[in-house]
Amino acid sequence: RPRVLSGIQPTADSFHFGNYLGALRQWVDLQRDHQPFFFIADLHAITVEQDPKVLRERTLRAAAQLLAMGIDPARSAIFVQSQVPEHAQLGWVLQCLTGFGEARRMTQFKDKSAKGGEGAASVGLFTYPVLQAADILLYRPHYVPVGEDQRQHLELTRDLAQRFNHRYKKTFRLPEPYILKATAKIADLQDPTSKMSKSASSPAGIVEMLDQPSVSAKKIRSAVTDSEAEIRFDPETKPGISNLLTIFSALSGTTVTDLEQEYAGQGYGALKGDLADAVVTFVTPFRDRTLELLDDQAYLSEVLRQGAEQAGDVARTTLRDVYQRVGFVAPA
Ligand code: AQP
Repeated sequence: RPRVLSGIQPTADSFHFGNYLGALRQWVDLQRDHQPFFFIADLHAITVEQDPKVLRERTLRAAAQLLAMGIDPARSAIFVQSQVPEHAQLGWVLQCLTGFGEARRMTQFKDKSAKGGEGAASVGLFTYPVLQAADILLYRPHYVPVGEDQRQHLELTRDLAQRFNHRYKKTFRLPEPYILKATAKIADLQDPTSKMSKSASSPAGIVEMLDQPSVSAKKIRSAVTDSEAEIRFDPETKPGISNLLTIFSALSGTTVTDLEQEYAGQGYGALKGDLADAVVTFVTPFRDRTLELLDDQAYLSEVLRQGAEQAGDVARTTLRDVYQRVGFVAPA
């Protein structure tokens, strides 16, 4: 079975619809006929300052949410990044292969450091895509399911893999991004030309998976659309309604074209009302299950321990190859 790997940062109390529809749903689907490694990226989280107590809580919340949405520990290794030290170890080796200018071209650093200025950003934030390359390459995966915003980092990962393979010996598989076009960029409900994002979206622009369902419904009903009344999928000129159609289609399994036909002649209110109901139906059991799992921290810790053990076995083998090829003396 082809291997897949992906990660998510524990930097919010809840995942949002962008994370879920852009990436996490694919994680659940890929479990069926792939060999998955899914991790909670706490090393990435500290590229910006975190409150230690909150970070710990959010890491467990992330694990509970992944299980609640259908990640099955019997099929997938689910683990916390910091519990597998090989991520940081390979990260260092890859940093030494990365050009400064190459790292500088990563647009996410530019975006994320823009607010406080480059000088205030951590070196970790700057080198984060290189650690991400290590996260991926350690497992020699075939596919990496992510949202569109990660495409550039995947390209860097492939470049670094190729460079290492060429300089030393073929060690890494060149992974392919697995990006579902339809849901690759879920937009902010209030600013539909931007992506839904936990750091940039306003509270009304982002639907959190663990929000009270009534709150999520209200956000959908208040989403920004346009001054026409025609329900038509056209992201260029009608980004708001197109985003709602995308979300509705993903949740209901009905194609966007069928939705357009079904709602032809009806106002935006009808579509928003039905989507709000669909969102409530979807998030209510998810939320209940997550809260239930959070009450059983012993179970969560055990799942994560087993996941780290499985991941560690693979990561150790890859790192051993890397250290040997780079010229490090193996311990006696
Ligand atoms: N709006 C989105 N549409 C589609 N996919 C998205 N992803 C994030 N936002 C969208 C995908 O979610 C996965 C988890 O990414 P992450 O842990 O790096 O989370 P993130 O990128 O930090 O999430 P945000 O909200 O986008 O955070 P900020 O605001 O900090 O940038 C990834 O696969 C990502 O592509």
